[in-house]
Amino acid sequence: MVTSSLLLAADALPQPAGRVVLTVTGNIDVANAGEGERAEFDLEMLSGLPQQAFDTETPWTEGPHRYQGVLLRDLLERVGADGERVRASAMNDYHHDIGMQTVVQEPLLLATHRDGEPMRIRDKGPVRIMLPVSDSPQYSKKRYLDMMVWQLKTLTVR
Ligand SMILES: Nc1nc2c(c(=O)[nH]1)N[C@H]1C(S)=C(S)[C@@H](COP(=O)(O)O)O[C@H]1N2
Ligand SMILES: [Mo]
Repeated sequence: MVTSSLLLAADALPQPAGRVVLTVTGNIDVANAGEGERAEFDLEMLSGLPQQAFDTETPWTEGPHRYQGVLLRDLLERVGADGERVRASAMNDYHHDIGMQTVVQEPLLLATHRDGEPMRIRDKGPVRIMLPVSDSPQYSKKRYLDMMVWQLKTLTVR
C-alpha cells in the first residue's frame, strides 16, 4: 500500500501479549503482524480502546444483559481501515458483509463483556457483534440480526 499521511499520523499497535481474539485484515494502514497485513488484538488491547455499553434483550437470551466493548467504527478507525465494506467472519463458516455506511451509522458493538464478564466461546464470545435490539424494532429485522456475528474471528476490509 502507498504510504499516506494517515499512516504516518497513526500510532503503532503493540503486540498482543495474550491469546489473539480478533484479527483485522484487508485494506488497513496500521498492522502488527504478517508484514503489515494484519492487526491482531488480544482481549486487553480491545479493552484499551474506547468502550461503549448498552443494555439489551435479544431474541436468543432471556432478560436484558449489559454488553460492553469497542464500537466497530472505532476499531476500524484505529487500524486506518479504508473500504466499501467489511466482512465479519466467525469461528464457524458463517460470515456476513457489512457496508461501511452501516458501520458509520449504526452502533455496531464488538462486545467482549456481558454483564461485566468476558464472554466465553460457549457464550458466543469472546467477541460478538451486537446492536441495541431493545432500542429499535428495526434491529430485530433479519438484515440486522445477520450482522450480529457471534464467535467473531476476523474482519476483512475490502
Ligand atoms: N458465528 C455465527 N454468527 C451468527 C450466525 C451464525 O450462524 N454463526 N447466524 C446469524 C443469524 S442468521 C442470526 S438470526 C443471529 C442469531 O443466531 P442464533 O439464533 O443461532 O443465535 O446470529 C447471526 N450470527
Ligand atoms: Mo437469522
